Amino acid sequence: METVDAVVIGAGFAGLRALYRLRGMGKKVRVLEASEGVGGVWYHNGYPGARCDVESYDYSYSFSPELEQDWRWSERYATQPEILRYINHVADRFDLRKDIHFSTFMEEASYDEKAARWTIKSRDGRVWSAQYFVMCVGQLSTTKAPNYPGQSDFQGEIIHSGVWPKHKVDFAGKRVAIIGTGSSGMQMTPIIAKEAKHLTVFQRTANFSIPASNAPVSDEEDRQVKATYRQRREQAWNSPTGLGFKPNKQSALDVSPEEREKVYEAAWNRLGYGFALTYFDILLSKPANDTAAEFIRKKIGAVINDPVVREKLVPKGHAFAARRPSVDSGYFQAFNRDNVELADVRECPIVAFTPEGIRTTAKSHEFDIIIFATGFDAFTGSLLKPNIVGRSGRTLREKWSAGPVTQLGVSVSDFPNMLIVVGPGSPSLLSNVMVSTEEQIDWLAELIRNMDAQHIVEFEAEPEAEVRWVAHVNERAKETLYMTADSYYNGAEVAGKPKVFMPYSGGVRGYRRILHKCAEEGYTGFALRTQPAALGGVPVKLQTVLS
Ligand code: N01
Repeated sequence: METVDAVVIGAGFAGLRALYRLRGMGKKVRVLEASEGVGGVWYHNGYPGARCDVESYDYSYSFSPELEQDWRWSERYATQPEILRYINHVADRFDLRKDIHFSTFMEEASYDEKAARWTIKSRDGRVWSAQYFVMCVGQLSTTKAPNYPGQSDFQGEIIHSGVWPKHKVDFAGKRVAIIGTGSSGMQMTPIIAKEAKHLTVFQRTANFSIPASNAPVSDEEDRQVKATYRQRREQAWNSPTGLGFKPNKQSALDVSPEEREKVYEAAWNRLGYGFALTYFDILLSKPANDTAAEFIRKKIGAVINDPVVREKLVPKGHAFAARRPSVDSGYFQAFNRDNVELADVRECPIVAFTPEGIRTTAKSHEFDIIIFATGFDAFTGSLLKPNIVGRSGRTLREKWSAGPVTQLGVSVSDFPNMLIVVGPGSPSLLSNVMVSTEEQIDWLAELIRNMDAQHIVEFEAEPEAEVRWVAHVNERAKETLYMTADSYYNGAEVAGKPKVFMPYSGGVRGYRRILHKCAEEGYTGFALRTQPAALGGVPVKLQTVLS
């Protein structure tokens, strides 16, 4: 058994940032990473067309001005290979690999109440003892796939977008199926369409999407961003979503239809995902949302030639952005190609897989490759996969059986000294997750620094504070349109998952204020003890010293 100060689970953007920050405080840290490389989702999601839908300059670390200045992004929205190069560069530049155990799946973690330490075990039998147990496991890292009758009889290749093989998948001359039309399915469709002999896209729900308007970054743009990078970061930190542009404070209903059309047109050609912020109430008011949804429907419809296909591809039945919209590069236009077919699985469900392909209620399709772009068990999937055992043998699975419960999204009562980064109860996937990741890790590091300074050995969310926070998360969600649609925001993506709204919709700036106030007031909602509770330790008042 190795004894360290902190064990961090996951070597994606969050895990590396946590390692860098905690190591900088003099902590002995180990990162356990199940795969063979750094990058988390960016390591695994190597499907054709995978790229970020947050602008590269904003989807990058802010902790090192030198790194910001040295790294040269080539495109407005970086591709997966470029993002992977970036994170590998970060790992090398800051010498992070020496503290990462790759190919190490954390299977179990249990809290020793008397020692106030976690015992963490990997699948291959190695053991670590750590005061802090930091979960940086990602929100979209546990894939989910359907299980159709006959699936194992299919003689071609089945691939999931979220665990894309490392070898090159050759689509030339192949008959390909994509099941799922979220961001992954939409990003890969136009690229595979160009290579494959025939492509069939199986759609269950037509999704909203905004054109990426991707472009190479010119030297002049690069120079401009880098000259004012601090201001751009400040703006992102103080914005509702962590994106580097100013949201509009106007209501969509306070302007004339002509004015709105002009604003939407400009946003359509420039903002990508930020289109949802064109007016502040697009996600708050159905009538405001209808104006945006109608504009998008018209735009999507205008690029699809076949009226039957158009009717199926134009999204209906849910408010724009109540489910995560995509940002695409030619998705809808791909259906104008002769080799691309749309299969509507609501109208004609998949009945079974066959050795040759897929049988729906309408017909049998023959395929060489079937791709599941069917998404993830979001937010809680990877947190609940290992067996995490807190006080009195209580598991996290038991504690969260009716949905995730946290104090401020970072901590759970009965699981002292465990920290969760960008998990449920925090802005997480409703924000530029890079901003949220850095914000939370810096806050958690400050908590640890203050604990060290005042000899606190155990911190724990107070149960009443958790109840208040979950109620607050729900109240904020009720102000929005998010609960009006089934989505992975509210657990509807997995059958049987509790239907609760998981991320915090109060915005990056609002959340940041709450975190800071909590710290300034001595970490309200947390019990801080100089002796473990199991040895009679009682909460003490912390005099926060802010650095
Ligand atoms: O997954 P999804 P994703 N039969 O859950 C369908 C991020 N991301 O991998 O909508 C038929 O969005 C399902 O149908 P329905 C981003 O946050 C970012 O595409 O449930 N279809 C849906 O169409 C994104 O939101 C980037 O009716 C089935 C699709 O599969 C998130 O990851 C790029 C089915 C799943 O869509 C997840 O995206 C890619 C079945 N049995 C991803 N089961 C960036 O650009 C599921 N579906 C940063």
